[in-house]
Amino acid sequence: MSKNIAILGSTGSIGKQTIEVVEQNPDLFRIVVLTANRNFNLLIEQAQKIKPKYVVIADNKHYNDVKKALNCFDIEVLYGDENVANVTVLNEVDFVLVALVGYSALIPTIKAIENKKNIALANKEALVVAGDIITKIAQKNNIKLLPVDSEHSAIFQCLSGEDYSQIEKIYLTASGGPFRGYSYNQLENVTVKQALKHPNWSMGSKITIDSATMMNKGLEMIEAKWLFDLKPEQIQVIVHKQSIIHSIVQFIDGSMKAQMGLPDMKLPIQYALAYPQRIYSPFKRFSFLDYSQFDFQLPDFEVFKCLSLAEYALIKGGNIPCILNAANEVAVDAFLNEKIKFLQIPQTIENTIEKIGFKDNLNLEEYILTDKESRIVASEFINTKF
Ligand code: MN3
Repeated sequence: MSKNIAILGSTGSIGKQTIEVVEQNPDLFRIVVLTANRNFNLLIEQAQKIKPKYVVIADNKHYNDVKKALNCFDIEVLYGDENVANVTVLNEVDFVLVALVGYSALIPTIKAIENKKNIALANKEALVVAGDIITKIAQKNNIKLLPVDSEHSAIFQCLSGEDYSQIEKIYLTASGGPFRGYSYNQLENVTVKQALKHPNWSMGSKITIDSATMMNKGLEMIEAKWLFDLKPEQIQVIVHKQSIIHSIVQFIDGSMKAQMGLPDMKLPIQYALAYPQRIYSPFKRFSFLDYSQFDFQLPDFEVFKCLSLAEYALIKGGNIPCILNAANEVAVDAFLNEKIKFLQIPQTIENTIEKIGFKDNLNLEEYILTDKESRIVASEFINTKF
């Protein structure tokens, strides 16, 4: 029996690697849905090769191009964000891999869980924004959220056969990004090109900038809180520049379990797709001879302000993580377009959080409104202050 998979975000880094994993295991997995935001050329190429039942291009400008290119295939072509969410509920789909970028994953994720689809989450922002709602719906529908993020996959693997209530704390490992060891002043004039050069992982541009600011690790702290039902004080970030230990769980008896491997996202992708099985992979193996030592250090929350802002959001909860995420998406976009400087990313986020203020117990509509409002406030700040 093969799993019928919908890949939301098939043209991104995770989407492409998911297709590779599926191609290596044609007896186990079948792709029935592909969706892309804007990259219609790659979407067409993927669809012609894979021949899924459905293809969605979110940006309707490119609908006609996709439709025309796939005319002679038995593929239904759809467009729009709404259909990215709608395809998750199709009867032909039994597994949804969410590899959408940022906030856009929220509604499709909720819709998939409400329709009792098994789900692998490569996106962390949905949990950051509305983790309380997502985990509640998942519990109600008896759906396990399978993490694809390498650190959370590591923790999930370490927790196999364990009781979550016996976790003392977790250590989320961080590579430290391209600016590891920099002082605050040294970050002042770093360029987009420098920020996009990640030492260990090759990823999309949004997450690569998040790694450079260390917001990525901040978002991952919030993601971990929801996935593993942890208190803020149980989550610690540790910089490990080799990115071989992907994270560590420490139990109440002091015993620690770590998951290790070469940094390759295909591994956590495959683990989630095949779960609860482990299947063979031909990926390169770790060699002890290539690594004579592992390094560990504490991250600098004063230099990497995004990390302290995310920690504040983690502790405070309510609408703060949602504001943090929206302002960060706006600021990262502005930085990528060279409208603001690197250190203005945390300044924008801090200002947006201050301006909007704390609110608790939000429902989904209120989260959606908070996201919208935060984007407006962050954009205004950028346009008027910098
Ligand atoms: Mn990660």
